[in-house]
Amino acid sequence: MTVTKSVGRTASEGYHPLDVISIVAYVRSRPELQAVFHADEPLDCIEVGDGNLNLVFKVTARSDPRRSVVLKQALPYVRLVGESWPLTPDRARIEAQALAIGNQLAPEHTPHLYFYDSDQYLIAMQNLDPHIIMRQGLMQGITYPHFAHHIGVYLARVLGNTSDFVLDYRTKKEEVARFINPELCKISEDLIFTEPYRQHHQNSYHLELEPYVLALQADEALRAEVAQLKDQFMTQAQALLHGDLHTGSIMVSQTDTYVIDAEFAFYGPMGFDIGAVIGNLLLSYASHEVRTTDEDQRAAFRKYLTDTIIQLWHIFEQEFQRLIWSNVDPISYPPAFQQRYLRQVLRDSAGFAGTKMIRRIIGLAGVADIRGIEDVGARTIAATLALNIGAALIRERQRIDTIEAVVEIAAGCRPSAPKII
Ligand code: SR1
Ligand code: MG
Repeated sequence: MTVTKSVGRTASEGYHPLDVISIVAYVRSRPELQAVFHADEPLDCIEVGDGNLNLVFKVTARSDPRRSVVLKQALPYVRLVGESWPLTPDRARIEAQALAIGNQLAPEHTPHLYFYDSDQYLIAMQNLDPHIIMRQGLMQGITYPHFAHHIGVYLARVLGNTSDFVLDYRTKKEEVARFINPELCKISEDLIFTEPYRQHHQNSYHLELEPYVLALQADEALRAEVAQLKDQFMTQAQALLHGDLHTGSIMVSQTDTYVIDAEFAFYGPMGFDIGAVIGNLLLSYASHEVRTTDEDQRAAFRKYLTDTIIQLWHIFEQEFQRLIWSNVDPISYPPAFQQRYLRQVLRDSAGFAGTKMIRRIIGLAGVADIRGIEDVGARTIAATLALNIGAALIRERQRIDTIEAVVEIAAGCRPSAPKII
């Protein structure tokens, strides 16, 4: 579907945040949903938004719960913080555009987009029930046998097909312009690359972690590496990124994988998205240092996580070869360039994975894997392991030649906090 353009920092005049009552009349008024809901039939609605930014409603036909739609409306501020932090609702347009591209390039891994309403900054899309947010499953130690393959294919298709290796010179620049997303990129620049590396009022970690945070912040060599990654994030328009591809932006079942929540989409370095997936799998790895007390169980789940990281990269590489490299002009892009390019994407992925881990420990907006560990001593153990893995990936990334080396670096790290006896 086409997404009509309406670019603006402040909400349009007719905009009003919907609620569980008004959304029902809204749904009835939309011609795009007439194939889903019958006229005047009873509809039920719940608000399920538990993210940092938006309202999310599920509207369902009372007589047939299989007929259901999700409506996501952008608020003109950051929900996590409140109205004191205004944020452009135009991010919903970016997300709708990214969804439309996902529907084209990886339809089996992207929810169907019914429509985008540029007046209400609202997206109507497929309800993915009974899939669950992957982070919730990983916290319980559930494995997803097809995830590595699915996400590897998704990444190769979306990143490869939106790069200069596929798009013509003009379309690529027009697409970069259509996805200019300054306010959401600024959030990432601040929350991922800046604030965790200094004393900052928005940082959020428990007191027991303070000595480890201060030691990390005092490491100037590490800060130089992070500055390098931030510069890449800000300047390297390699491909259309999801921009926030953590395990809270992925919905899974034992058979399927869907990528949701692309409001941070923009053209950036491929390794940022791949690194987000790897970094969040490693945050789960770190959390199970204390979440799973049985050693055999822990080892088995960690093997699943590290095998997933290895497999997703290999699938990404294979698909990139099949879809992208095999169709480029070998005079312009000889095999030696192709190898060097993907090796650098791998190194970038490791580095960005590291920054994604560190931001979730020190910065605003943590993740439940770690922050949900109730016992403070146990949380400190998991958090310091995550910090150590993150910092090692950032420091050592330029020496990495294989995905197996990424996993070895992670597996070689230990928590800094003492074990609870
Ligand atoms: C202020 S928004 C905080 C975080 O939530 C989103 O999911 C992104 O990860 C962002 O950094
Ligand atoms: Mg999100």
